[in-house]
Amino acid sequence: MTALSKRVLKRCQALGFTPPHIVDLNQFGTVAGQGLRDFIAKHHHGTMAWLAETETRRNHPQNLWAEARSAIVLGLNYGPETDPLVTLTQKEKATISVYARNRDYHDIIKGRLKELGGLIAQDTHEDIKVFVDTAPLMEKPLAAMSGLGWQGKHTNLVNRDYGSWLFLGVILSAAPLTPTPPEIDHCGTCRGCLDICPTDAFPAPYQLDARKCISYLTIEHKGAVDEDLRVKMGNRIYGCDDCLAVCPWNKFAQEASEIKLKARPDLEAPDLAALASLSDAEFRTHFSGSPIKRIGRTQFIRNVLYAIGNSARPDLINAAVQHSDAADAVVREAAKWAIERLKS
Ligand code: B12
Ligand code: SF4
Ligand code: SF4
Repeated sequence: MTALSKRVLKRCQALGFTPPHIVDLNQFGTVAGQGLRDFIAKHHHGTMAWLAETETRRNHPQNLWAEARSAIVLGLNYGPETDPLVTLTQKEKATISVYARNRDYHDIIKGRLKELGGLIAQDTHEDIKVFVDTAPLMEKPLAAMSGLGWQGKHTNLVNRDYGSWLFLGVILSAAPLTPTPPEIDHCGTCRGCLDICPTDAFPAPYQLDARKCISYLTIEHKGAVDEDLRVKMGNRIYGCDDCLAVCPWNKFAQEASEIKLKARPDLEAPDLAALASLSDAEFRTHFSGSPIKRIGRTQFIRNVLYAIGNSARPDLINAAVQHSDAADAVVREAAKWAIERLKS
């Protein structure tokens, strides 16, 4: 087993990452893969067919890359400056989850991981591969096993210094690196995240039924959202942070130092009426470089219309009326639903 060199550790810090944590992949075991299998067997992945399609490769990093011996796990802090729950009561405003209030983190992390990976490859004379989010890799179990934190009852990684606000990135290496010890679970008897979830998306602690999660409903789910769930979405139009924000471990969290991850002032609490009026071109310009651009204007307007329907603000009826004749049937139905709710 070899240790990472001093220059890798220094560069890691300079790039804004947490210190690197390491997993010996020969010790990864089958527990996480079994959790993934259970999740898929229960259809908790909903319409994210890509999770089921990649299950075999995803359930062990060596199924993705047989030569991999170590995983180097890195976190990037995106801690918010303000309480993300505050805008939930401002009904004429939209709530955008913290991670989407500025630049797409994939674009920020990927280049930095590649740079670090290049240094690790030079030092160890072994191949590396770099992953952020999009590859079939179970980043949270890897991060927990590496000791970067533990998977809290909301299933995300919690870190003692940064709370819930860490993006994860992983570098796989063919070199046998010295592993760091795993972190223990510090949730104790707390159940803050389970109790705050507006849609009751946790069938049990440490398990999420993504089909009920507002993050899934606003970002991943195409088509109409069931009415019983859409009323619970409130004014959340992209992602959800409730279970993360309530975690007591956030009291140690620090604000993001990366400027591209600090909230854009115009995305902290934008007016629903202004968002509903964005043309296709305006939508693309407004959300250029933002993860929100990925869902496209049609789904974005659907989400905004549900928030308008939940606003109890009759002065927003006109913002919905402009979409009554939309070409897209889901948007048309969302507009009709919002108008009827506001009239009643
Ligand atoms: C698919 C996905 C989603 C889905 C599903 C979320 C989920 N919990 O699986 C949706 C769209 C809902 C989602 C939402 C969010 N996501 Co997301 N997502 C992913 C992705 C791409 C894969 C996650 C995955 O593998 N899920 C499959 C499940 C089975 O894995 P798991 O959550 O680890 O589940 C474990 C346990 O639940 C347990 N288990 C499951 N079933 C059972 C049954 C039994 C009986 C037992 C005992 C255990 C058990 O075993 C599993 C394996 O250990 C990862 C990136 C990646 N490649 O890892 C990002 C990732 C997890 N997402 C991330 C973020 C930031 C979010 C949001 C906060 C965004 C937002 N603000 O809206 C929310 C949080 C919602 C939540 N409470 O989880 C970050 C989390 C960072 C962190 N600190 O943990 C990641 C790691 C992306 C990144 N690179 O930073 N996400
Ligand atoms: S992100 Fe929101 S909807 Fe999803 S599990 Fe957490 S609190 Fe529930
Ligand atoms: S809110 Fe409580 S139960 Fe949930 S992750 Fe944080 S410490 Fe664990």
